[in-house]
Amino acid sequence: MSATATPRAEQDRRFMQLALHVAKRILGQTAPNPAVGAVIADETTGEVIARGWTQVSGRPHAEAHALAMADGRGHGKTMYVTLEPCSYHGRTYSRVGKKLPCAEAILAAGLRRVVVATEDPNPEIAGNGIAVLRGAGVAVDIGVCRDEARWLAAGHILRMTAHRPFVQLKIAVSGDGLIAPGEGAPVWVTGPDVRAYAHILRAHADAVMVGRRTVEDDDPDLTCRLPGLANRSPRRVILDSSFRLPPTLKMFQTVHRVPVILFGTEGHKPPKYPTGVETRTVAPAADGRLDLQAVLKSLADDGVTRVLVEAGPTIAAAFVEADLADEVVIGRGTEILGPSGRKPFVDHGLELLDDKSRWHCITDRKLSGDRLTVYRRTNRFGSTPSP
Ligand code: AOF
Ligand code: ZN
Repeated sequence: MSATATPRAEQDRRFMQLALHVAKRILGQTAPNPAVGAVIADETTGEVIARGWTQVSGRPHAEAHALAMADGRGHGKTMYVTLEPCSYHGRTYSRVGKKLPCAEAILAAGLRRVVVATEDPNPEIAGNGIAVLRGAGVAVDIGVCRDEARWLAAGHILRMTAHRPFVQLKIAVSGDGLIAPGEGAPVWVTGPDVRAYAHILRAHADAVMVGRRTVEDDDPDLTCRLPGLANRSPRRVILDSSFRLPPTLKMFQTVHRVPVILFGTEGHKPPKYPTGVETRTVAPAADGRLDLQAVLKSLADDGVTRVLVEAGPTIAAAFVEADLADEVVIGRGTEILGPSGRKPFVDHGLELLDDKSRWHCITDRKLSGDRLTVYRRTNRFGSTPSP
């Protein structure tokens, strides 16, 4: 925060950081809705009265949850919310016992001021939630921690504006920045803490995606196996343009536990997979490969807002080339692979991410003996580093 920030601006920012924090914990659980956080506070005393967040599967909304937690103590107070409150009688109204849209619920609770991090691009809302509040005389300030809130709601924003989910690439590299060649089981180039972090990324996604070669090399499970988070495994998506993968692989055999969707190109017929494995075809792109935009649109149509791509070199290069990667998470070990390693983007190594016009680094830190580095696509939303 700049030294010239007023005490009120500083306080707004602190409460909004708290709202962002509570929302982050439920990433991966609210689709097709965004994970939103709301804090009700007393600006005079600095007391936090209630915290709320979007509930599992997207309802109740964060504001409704915070108001319920405040239990009448929000009157005359301020709400900090990471996304514009909704204003239309959508699912919330029609299915869940005539609940009010959030903007109206805020009015009914008598809040005096609402601080909103960013507008909701949902065309049914798009400024109307703010207009409803202001129209009733509530003071509304917009834009506190906007960049961070936009990255947090990236899946929702992109689904609304670009008909695709947010795409996060995860790549594990050796000390010399290379990928280990697989031999039927995953080859670990990073230690247990980076691997545990990768499982958290799975829990925070609505779908986890891999290409055919990763499945052939590693026969992975792709589930979240962290203690306490085992039920947070997102659906598994495999790109296999000509349906060459055999039905005996681990992922197909465990489809009863976590769903599997297999994407191929039109004209290819899948073999008989175990019941429950879903196959979909999309038209090929101009180069004959799977059209990634079409794959992402198909997932967005299902309500998927966040995809974690556990990318081998071919897929990583394809997403970056098509400008469909929003964030790249690199876990880097210490082992030197030398000539046996492969470049993480086929023809390019990690230097690809040094292009400042396209990528900026938001995190670069040690994690046990390894390194964790996160890049975001420049100009996609904003450039504020993570708190
Ligand atoms: C909020 N607070 O916590 C969330 C919001 O289908 P519905 O009725 O649940 O409404 C879904 C829309 O509401 C969703 O597309 C998005 O625009 C907004 N999400 N709004 O006020 C929340 N998750
Ligand atoms: Zn709402």
